[in-house]
Amino acid sequence: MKNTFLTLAALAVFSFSSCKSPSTVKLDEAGIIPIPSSITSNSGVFELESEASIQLVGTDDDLKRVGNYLADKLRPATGYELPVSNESGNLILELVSGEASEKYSLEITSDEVKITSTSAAGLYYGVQTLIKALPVEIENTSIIEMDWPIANGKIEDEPEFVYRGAMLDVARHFISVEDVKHYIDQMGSLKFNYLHLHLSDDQGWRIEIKSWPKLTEIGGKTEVGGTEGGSFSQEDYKEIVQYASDRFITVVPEIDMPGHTNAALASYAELNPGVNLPDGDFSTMTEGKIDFNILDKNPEPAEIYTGIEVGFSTFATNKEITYTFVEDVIRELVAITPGPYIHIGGDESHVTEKDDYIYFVERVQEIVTKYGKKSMGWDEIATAKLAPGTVAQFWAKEENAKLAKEQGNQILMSPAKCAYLDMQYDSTTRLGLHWAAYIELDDSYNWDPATYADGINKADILGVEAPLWTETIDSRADIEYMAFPRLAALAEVAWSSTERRNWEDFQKRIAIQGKRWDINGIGFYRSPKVNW
Ligand code: TNX
Repeated sequence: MKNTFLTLAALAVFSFSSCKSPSTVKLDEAGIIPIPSSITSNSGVFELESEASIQLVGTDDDLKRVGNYLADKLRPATGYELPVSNESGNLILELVSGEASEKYSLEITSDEVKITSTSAAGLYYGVQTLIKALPVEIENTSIIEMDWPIANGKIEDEPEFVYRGAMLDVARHFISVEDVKHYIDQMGSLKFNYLHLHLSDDQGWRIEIKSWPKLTEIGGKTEVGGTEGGSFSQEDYKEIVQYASDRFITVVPEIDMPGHTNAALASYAELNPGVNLPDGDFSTMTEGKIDFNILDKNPEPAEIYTGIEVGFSTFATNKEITYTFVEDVIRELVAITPGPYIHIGGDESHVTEKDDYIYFVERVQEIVTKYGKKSMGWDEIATAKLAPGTVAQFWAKEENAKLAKEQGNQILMSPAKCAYLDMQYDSTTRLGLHWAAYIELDDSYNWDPATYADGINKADILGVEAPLWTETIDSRADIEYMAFPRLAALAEVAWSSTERRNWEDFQKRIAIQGKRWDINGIGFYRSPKVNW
């Protein structure tokens, strides 16, 4: 009898909860990542129905693009027409006057949904929040017959940092345009706004430079492990830049130098260190008059490298040809890079003499400045004199970050122990490295950029970036397994204030995000820290 009663009670609870309409999910329980600055939940819902339409208030091509983006995102799962116009609609995107900022507000009432911002970027972020306020089934690419309620309430939101980045190392293993775009889609949905492409390293040169064609012909041929590499043509690169820009993401191209340059050194012998020649034409000299072993004008090219050691290569920092080369590369890159930054690398140049390193970094910054851009570099560059506006990317050494700060330069926070997506989750992770740390999901979430490094405060920090190095990663599946869910944790570190962040709350929200990734076909790591 007692058992029967319990069974009936359990059934009642079960059927009650399974019938529980999604409309009872309040706005602040919808699972929005990154967590907005404020969420007010109100009773009632807005029902997205077949006659819904999108109204744009304002005239701006970017506004139209955001409206179409929202329609494209909602159409497949709902099957609704969702016309976009300036005339009327119950999903309203309004560009308001004022200084352009990424701030937006989103208000949901039973009658309408309204997003306002002073910029199209802000509206785009509002749209991303709106999508996450809908049932997770909205992620489907074919029609799902169901109701589409959005809980009433109001969200006010703005980012903590102006630079919210993710880096892809396309040098160790080449990553195709298609896979880069797929990553950009995910970045956009998490409100990242910078994509840093690590375009060259010892194992590969991945961007076409028309004035130095062998870089890709020779330096781009292979990758770690000796498999076939690849490279982006300048047209490919422009396509990535445009795709990113359509999602309000700016590309930061990196040419890592003077170390991490073996692929370039294998492509062009003259870039290799050799004895410096005095100016003059030696072509008419005959052997006997001159010792060609000392005057090593044309050293041998380096061997192609497919291992994963670091710190063994260097450009010849004392040869003019090196600076001709660097200037050609930077000029060609600048011509296809609308963003403000060129990343000049500068890490782990273990075989470059200290003085030579400093001379090189200072000269390369001058070249970047000459072409109207700002330099970014790994924290070691702060041992040189930094140009105004140069950004030091902190990954390892706090003293370098301090050197940058003392020079009045800003710091981009990528501490390897928290922000590196190539670090293993634990000792059983089949991919990745662990030289810096094992990084579980809570480790990537529970840190504060503004207090992480001694003496480096909020005002010194430009933003946060999550790098994905690819020594052990060579497919979309590998990328997804290492990046997700940690990329979402780091998105929240970059976008949301420390006061708003809370691990227990994030655990619940990331479980909901996991359902979205499942629908998207993203093979994320099912961290044991989360009840998926
Ligand atoms: C260190 S982080 C490097 C990279 C490696 C990475 C592997 C940095 C500036 N240099 O060259 O790929 O570790 O985790």
